[in-house]
Amino acid sequence: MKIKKYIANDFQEALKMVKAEMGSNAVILHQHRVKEKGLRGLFKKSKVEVVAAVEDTPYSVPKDIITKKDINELKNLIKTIATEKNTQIFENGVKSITSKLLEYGIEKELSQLLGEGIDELDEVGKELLKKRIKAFLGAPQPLDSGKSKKVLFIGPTGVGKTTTVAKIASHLILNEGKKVMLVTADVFRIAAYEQIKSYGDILGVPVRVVSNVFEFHKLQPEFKNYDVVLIDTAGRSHKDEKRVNELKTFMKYAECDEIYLCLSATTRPQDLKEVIKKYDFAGNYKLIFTKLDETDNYSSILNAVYYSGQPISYFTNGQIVPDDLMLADSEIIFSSIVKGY
Ligand SMILES: Nc1nc2c(ncn2[C@@H]2O[C@H](COP(=O)(O)OP(=O)(O)OP(=O)(O)O)[C@@H](O)[C@H]2O)c(=O)[nH]1
Ligand SMILES: [Mg+2]
Repeated sequence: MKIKKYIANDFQEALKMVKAEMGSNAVILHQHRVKEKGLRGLFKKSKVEVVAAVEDTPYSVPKDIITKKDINELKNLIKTIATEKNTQIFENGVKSITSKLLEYGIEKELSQLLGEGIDELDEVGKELLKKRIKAFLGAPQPLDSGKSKKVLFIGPTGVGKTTTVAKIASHLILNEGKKVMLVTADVFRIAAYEQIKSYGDILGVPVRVVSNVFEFHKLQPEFKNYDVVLIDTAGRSHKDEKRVNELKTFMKYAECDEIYLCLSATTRPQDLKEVIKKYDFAGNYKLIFTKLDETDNYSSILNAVYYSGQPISYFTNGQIVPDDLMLADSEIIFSSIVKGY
């Protein structure tokens, strides 16, 4: 791995230097403002110091070797298997892989589909399970910055929406060379604006705050100057009807090109189902799962795709911006299931 320090006038200039020298696979390890030492430093503008790294062999997204099946088709298939095998699984006394998947926390029908015909987790069984999980989740669908301009982030309180917006903004600027603008529709929490503004300052991008969709529309002329506008929203409890309705109105008139529903991998199974049901109004969206570092059990990810039928895009696995963001990867889930076998 190659690691290098860059000093520039602002963060954007530093990113350009990183990209020019290290290419678009570089990641920022660390950044902070520095002032020249001594009396002279007092009268000079501070600079930005950025430490960046790049792998010697660049990472490339593995090609999906299995074609993604339509989720509704899968659900029908599961239902057929479920009726045929229901009694067998629970009555034969032997712990099948299906019951292990159930114990892990995966929904009954989905456990049956994934575990069907696998008697033990030997090398062949593991390979089959890995392929099925990969086929079920499909290839990750990240933000398409070539097509999508207005991108909205929604989800329950405290799951990591704002942090994820900052991570994605940073990725778009650094790895894709895009011009990004941040908008927050979170006027609910007092510190919300300061939080996203501080990320905007570090990234060198503008941050606008809107309290409703009319204010959002007034910003439209500004959007022309940017490739991507990332819109952060206030977290709202799915039980709070009034605030969910506000979001519905915003979504209806904001005409966003992509919507991401952020969910935490630590969400309790009974809450997950309810949350997904409540966000049904969002129509087509992509799932982001946060806080993978806070649990070893990723059943909520499989269950969320199963309940919602929506594709998965990113995982986040820590608080560090921008590092702790990755493309959703089915192998992480598979590994956590077979751990100990
Ligand atoms: N461990 C861990 N913490 C995270 C991750 N993503 C975000 N956090 C932390 O979760 C907390 C909440 O993050 P925010 O980004 O403010 O969450 P939010 O969804 O915007 O919150 P609200 O706007 O209040 O709904 C912060 O302490 C983040 O640092 C993650 O992937 N892993
Ligand atoms: Mg937030």
